[in-house]
Amino acid sequence: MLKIDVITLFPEMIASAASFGVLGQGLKESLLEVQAHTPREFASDKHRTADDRPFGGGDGMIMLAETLEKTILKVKHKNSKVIYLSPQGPVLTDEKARALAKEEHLVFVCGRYGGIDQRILNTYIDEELSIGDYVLSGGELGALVAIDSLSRFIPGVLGHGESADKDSFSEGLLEHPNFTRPREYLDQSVPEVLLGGNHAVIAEWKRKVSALVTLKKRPDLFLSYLEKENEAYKNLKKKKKGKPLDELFKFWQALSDKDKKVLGLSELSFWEDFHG
Ligand code: 4HQ
Repeated sequence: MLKIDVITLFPEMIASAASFGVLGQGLKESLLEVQAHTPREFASDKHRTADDRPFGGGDGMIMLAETLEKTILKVKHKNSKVIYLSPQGPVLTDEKARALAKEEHLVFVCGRYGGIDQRILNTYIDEELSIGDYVLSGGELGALVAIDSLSRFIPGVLGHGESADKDSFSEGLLEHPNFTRPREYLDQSVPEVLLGGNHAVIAEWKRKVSALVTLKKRPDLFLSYLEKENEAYKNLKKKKKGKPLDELFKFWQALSDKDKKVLGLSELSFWEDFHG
């Protein structure tokens, strides 16, 4: 079972945010364990001080080395991976979340606004991790984002039929649009193919729609996807189908105007960029 310890000056943030949805259920069922610890526990003064002003001046408070070190040493063992949330780390991806889910023990160290003493970074941090190119007021939300996304890769956390492998992102694609009852609403109809019972046809349709949505909204992701598809196509012995991009273009052309509209795929001006 994956154990996660989070070191933070605000331990209440962790338990409450992790108590909902599939992650909350996974914790209840002991599919993983999350515990928060505060360095204040090791502070000896009456204010239980665990941060201080930076030497040389500057913004924000810096987490003190000694109380932080004691907290890390309390939770860490030889198979732990100690991660510091920071905009300086590589950005979290679906692939990274999958890899983290395979670890035995994760320790997330959350700094407040000014960060932590560099000597702790030098001595105890195995990797840095960022959740994106923006500044948070502390690492807690970063740790929670990482925990939420990695928990979906722990067997049993997602419900029946749901699987992180079937998620569009595992192929580098975005999710296709989804519909539920009623069939007609706001003058728009659910695409006919989704109402039929042919699961193979539906799966193929969803995959192509995912590819088109990705082409429209995230051409950068689409380009990586297309490169992979082209590589697979080159290695095929018997070529029953055309080139991936040609196949996708034919699929888009064959969609009815109504379907294109309800799927948000009426205009695909990016075709020229990829096709030309
Ligand atoms: N911070 N991804 C500064 C982040 C951050 C991010 C966390 C702000 C650490 C000291 N963490 N503190 N982006 O902006 O993870």
